Amino acid sequence: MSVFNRLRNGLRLTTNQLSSLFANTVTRETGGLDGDVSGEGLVALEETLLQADIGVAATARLLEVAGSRGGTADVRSVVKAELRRLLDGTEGARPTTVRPRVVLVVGVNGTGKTTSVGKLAHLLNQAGERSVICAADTFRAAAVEQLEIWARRVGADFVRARSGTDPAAVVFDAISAGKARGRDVVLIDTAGRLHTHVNLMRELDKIRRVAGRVVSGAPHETLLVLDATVGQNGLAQGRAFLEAAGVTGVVLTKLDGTAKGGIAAAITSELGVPIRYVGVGEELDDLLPFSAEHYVEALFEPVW
Ligand SMILES: Nc1nc2c(ncn2[C@@H]2O[C@H](COP(=O)(O)OP(=O)(O)OP(=O)(O)O)[C@@H](O)[C@H]2O)c(=O)[nH]1
Ligand SMILES: [Mg+2]
Repeated sequence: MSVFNRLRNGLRLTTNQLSSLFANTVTRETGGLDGDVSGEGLVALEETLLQADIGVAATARLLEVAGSRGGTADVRSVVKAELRRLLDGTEGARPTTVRPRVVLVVGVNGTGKTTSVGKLAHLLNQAGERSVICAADTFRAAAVEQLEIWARRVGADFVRARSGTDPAAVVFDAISAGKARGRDVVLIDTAGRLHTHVNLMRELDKIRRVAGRVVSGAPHETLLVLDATVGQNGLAQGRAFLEAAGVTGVVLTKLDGTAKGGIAAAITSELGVPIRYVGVGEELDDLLPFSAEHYVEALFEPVW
């Protein structure tokens, strides 16, 4: 299956809901997709967008643009173009030529961090980049074993903690190993945490400081993993982590299990961080690099 088709398939719950809402409300109220977007049509459009979890701010922006086009515009095209602009509009981590590049993966419990690290190693591997996977979740032995299985499947190096040690020490070991072995990337999986857990947030700080001591500028990227099925509540989590953990990008997981795929637009417009990858399933190749263009096309192309 092509990457686009995998995305389309992963987004089908959202897409199907969005297209049926469009067909049932927007089209009816505007007298066809080429109709005048005003009055009732705008109200219908607003409901449709909010139901897809696109969020209040992004919805307001989309309505403004749709409304200002008057009677000639095709509502669907106007919404698509503006949505793409919203999703495209944020800068990511600055590209680095430093080797190994260090990618830190953070987020609240159960969002899909460990799984995403495994899939990301696979994705990088396919692009010819060799990784070291670092298990900095020292809380759950099961988490370390889970990650080791992923590393073995992908053929990545794996560095684990001696039990009960400081996660920053494992990070030090993993980055040092990556350096010594000439690897391209070090992927660091961390334990799930809430931003309100002061000690655990300090631990992230320490991990960052230690990483920066081994390789200049590390971590070069900090990915916040957000679970799309949580919808708007994920935004509050995101905002808290953004400030506390130096997040440079988002991995949006579990899109295959929700009709709330519009949350991508809320993330970029309200948090101002780019989405870097999306998770569309539990298999190894179910993590896709994010493309605003493909995302919007997939959202408006139903799979019946
Ligand atoms: N359907 C689906 N399931 C996913 C996706 N990503 C992760 N999962 C599942 O979500 C569950 C939790 O994933 P983990 O990777 O263990 O989550 P975590 O953030 O590492 O969890 P903690 O380490 O406990 O904080 C697992 O059952 C995964 O298979 C996705 O994109 N789609
Ligand atoms: Mg985990």
